[in-house]
Amino acid sequence: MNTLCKLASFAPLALGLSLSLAGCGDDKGPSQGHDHDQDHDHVGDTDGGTGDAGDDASYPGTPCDPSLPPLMAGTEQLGNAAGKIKGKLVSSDPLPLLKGNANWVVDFTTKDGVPLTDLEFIDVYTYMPVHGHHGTFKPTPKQLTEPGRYEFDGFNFTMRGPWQVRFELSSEAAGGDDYLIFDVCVEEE
Ligand SMILES: [Cu+2]
Repeated sequence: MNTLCKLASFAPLALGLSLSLAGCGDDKGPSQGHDHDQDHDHVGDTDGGTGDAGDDASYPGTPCDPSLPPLMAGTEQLGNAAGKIKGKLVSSDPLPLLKGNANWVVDFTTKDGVPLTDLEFIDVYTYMPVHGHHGTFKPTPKQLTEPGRYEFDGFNFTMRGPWQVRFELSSEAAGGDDYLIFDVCVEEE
């Protein structure tokens, strides 16, 4: 530390040397960096700063495909890997989906509608294809009394926009493995 900086550190304001502080020492580093991060956050804020800086800060806002049918109780999806296993949404809380967690109840059947009671969940998770990231948490499947019915406590959506709810499944009764993808839209908080 040079003499001027040392002097400024000990008696900055009284001596009128505050301007020289920017070039001295390390204490100014972190606060400069923090300010820069704040500025950076606003680059992606496409909604004019209306308050949800949490997601817009990290990524530019991404609208859902307006042609996507709204998710509702009864929405069905056939496995697109093998066409062997079908999932039907019984309920979603909340619905429509919001940023955060959603609890789902889903009925799984063969493609012909026979309830599957021997399901193995290889993986169950949320994924945002346009940004290439997953949700933070994965839900835990829980078998309910109704044959083929499972509850999932917490599909995690970390931002609004288009997401996928993905089930990687295996069932001997259905004839093997399959992969269900529900395309969904996560709306405003
Ligand atoms: Cu994203």
